Amino acid sequence: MSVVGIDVGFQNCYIAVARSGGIETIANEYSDRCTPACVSLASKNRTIGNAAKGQIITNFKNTIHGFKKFHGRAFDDPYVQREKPMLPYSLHKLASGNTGIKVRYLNEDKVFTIEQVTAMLLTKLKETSESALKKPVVDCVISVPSFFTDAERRSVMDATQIAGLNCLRLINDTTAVALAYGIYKQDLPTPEEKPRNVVFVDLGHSSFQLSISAFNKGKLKILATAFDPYLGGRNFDEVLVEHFCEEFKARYKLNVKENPRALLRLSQECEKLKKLMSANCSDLPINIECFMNDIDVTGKMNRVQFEELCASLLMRVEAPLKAVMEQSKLSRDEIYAVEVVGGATRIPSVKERISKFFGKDVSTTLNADEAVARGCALQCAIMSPAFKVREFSITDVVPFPITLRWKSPTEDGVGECEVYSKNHPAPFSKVITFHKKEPFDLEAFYSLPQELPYPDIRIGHFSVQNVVPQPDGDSSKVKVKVRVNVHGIFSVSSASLMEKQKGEGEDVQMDIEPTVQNEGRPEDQKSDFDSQQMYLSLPFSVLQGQMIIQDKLEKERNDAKNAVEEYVYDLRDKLCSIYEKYTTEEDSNRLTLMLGDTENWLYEEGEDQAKQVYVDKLDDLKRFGQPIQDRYREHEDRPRAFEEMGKKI
Ligand code: ATP
Ligand code: K
Ligand code: MG
Repeated sequence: MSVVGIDVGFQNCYIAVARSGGIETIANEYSDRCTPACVSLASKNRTIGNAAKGQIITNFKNTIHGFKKFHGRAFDDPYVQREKPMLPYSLHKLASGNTGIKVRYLNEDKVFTIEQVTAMLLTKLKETSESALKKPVVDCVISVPSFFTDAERRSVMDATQIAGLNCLRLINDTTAVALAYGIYKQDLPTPEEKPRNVVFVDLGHSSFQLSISAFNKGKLKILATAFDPYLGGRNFDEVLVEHFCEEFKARYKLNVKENPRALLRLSQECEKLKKLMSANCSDLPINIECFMNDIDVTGKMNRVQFEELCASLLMRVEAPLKAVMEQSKLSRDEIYAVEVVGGATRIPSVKERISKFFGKDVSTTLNADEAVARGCALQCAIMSPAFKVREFSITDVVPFPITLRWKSPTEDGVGECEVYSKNHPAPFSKVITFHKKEPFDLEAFYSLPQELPYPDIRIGHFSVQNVVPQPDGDSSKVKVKVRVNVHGIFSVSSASLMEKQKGEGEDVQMDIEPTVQNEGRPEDQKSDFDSQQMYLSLPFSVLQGQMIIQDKLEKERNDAKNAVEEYVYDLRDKLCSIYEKYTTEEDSNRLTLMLGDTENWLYEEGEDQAKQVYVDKLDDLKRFGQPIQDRYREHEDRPRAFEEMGKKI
């Protein structure tokens, strides 16, 4: 059984695994512990992670990044509509109303659901962990932002299933961080003592999250969470991009916004500049060669200017800090520490604002990039019977209040009640008792729309069937069990009809099945594709398998091509050095000519051939090259053989 934790960030993904030595974050095939959340589709294959990031500019229409918050979002959602014009790739409205992504893949237009795109990324992360652990990986824990709603969480769970993962828990980012902080602490207060309250702050690329956790020995309890789902490092990049777009327009008469490639390059350079400014106060340059219309552009910026430009973003840091403190009802001197993680907390003025608010220095005892993944792996280790870790209990919270509304065809109209208040402990089950004579419908929804990151308040629609009156005609007691599960997903998990016993005594419980209709979330993903888009009848897992094979074939083809190229260079080199003595001048000239032809061929019609063509080409060359190599070897080996013989004698 695998013990793996995955932080799927808006920009950066990290994997931590449990091995005998403890929890460690692992590197991918590029020796990079960070895998970019990026998927690039091309005419022959897909690339994912680091290789895909390298395609952001060259294959901008088909390289998907910044997609995490499209999970569970309707295409018409204001967030999606706001993002759409800024994306280099196209979005597509799916039949379900959800957001899909349209790309050109294998020379055809294809639409992928967000679950499929995330599944591709997760499959890559799964493979990376498999090659580190040298065994199959199935069980894992994955992080999501604490403000992810039901629809978003269900969508991420769907993606994990497509990727062949068994997600034991979707854990909130800041809760994972709290676990990574607390589990190794030896000096936590005993359960009878006053808990130690720690604030965890995570400013990532796309969002700002924080929570307050109360620690006692062996447990943590999240008291409150707060967030700005739309404040992250990317907003700081955008401010710089905006600034230089204007500057370059004035100075060079360039309209950067009309050129997606230039805009992407500028955005990457601005991100680098932003990071440099975290460590430097002086003027820093931005130089981009051949930016647009063959013009080289330059500019500069320093931290003070940057902070002025970002003033309105920096102002937004405080509101969630206030909100989380108010909800927790703690005073500032009851806060033991403020731990910050997430790449964008490295911006000095962000840290300053946080420490000013709490009246204490912020702590950076956790690894800002890897703490979430480590917490996920720890949670996975706790849940996995295969691994022994210290007992540690985690109580999380419900981020938004949930209300249940009920309706029956003829009886007494509609009723509703709030089943989970804000910051209600989770996971948590509740039993609700109804008095009914007939089947009825339940509708769960988020009751405070103004708190949600998007307008869709629906959670689910459930019907409780097979409800009948008591034999004496009275209403029956119906007990319905609702639950916010370990992933933070709401469900109506069971319903039972209580039958009154004749005379006195306990009611008898009869289980009746509630049927679940998931409105706005068709189970049948196939309906999301129209007829030209093929793969109609294939479930995505099969498709994903095909894509993996396709990627592998493409890699083999490229390797075969590279082998020809390498052979050409290698042989040419040797013909005029070490092989010189072992061939006639005539043969050598003929072969050199052949190598030159092959090299030209590789750049022309040989540029894009099937694998076998390259294999044959290499064989052709080897027919002439091999005898020379053999003669050389033989000669080289002879003295050595004599030496060996000498030793034996
Ligand atoms: P999210 O948590 O929103 O899903 P993420 O987990 O991918 O996103 P992180 O990896 O925590 O995000 O942080 C990435 C952000 O941090 C980027 O905006 C990056 O530019 C920024 N960042 C990283 N290092 C620095 C630095 N030294 N100074 C300023 N910003 C930085
Ligand atoms: K991350
Ligand atoms: Mg993050």
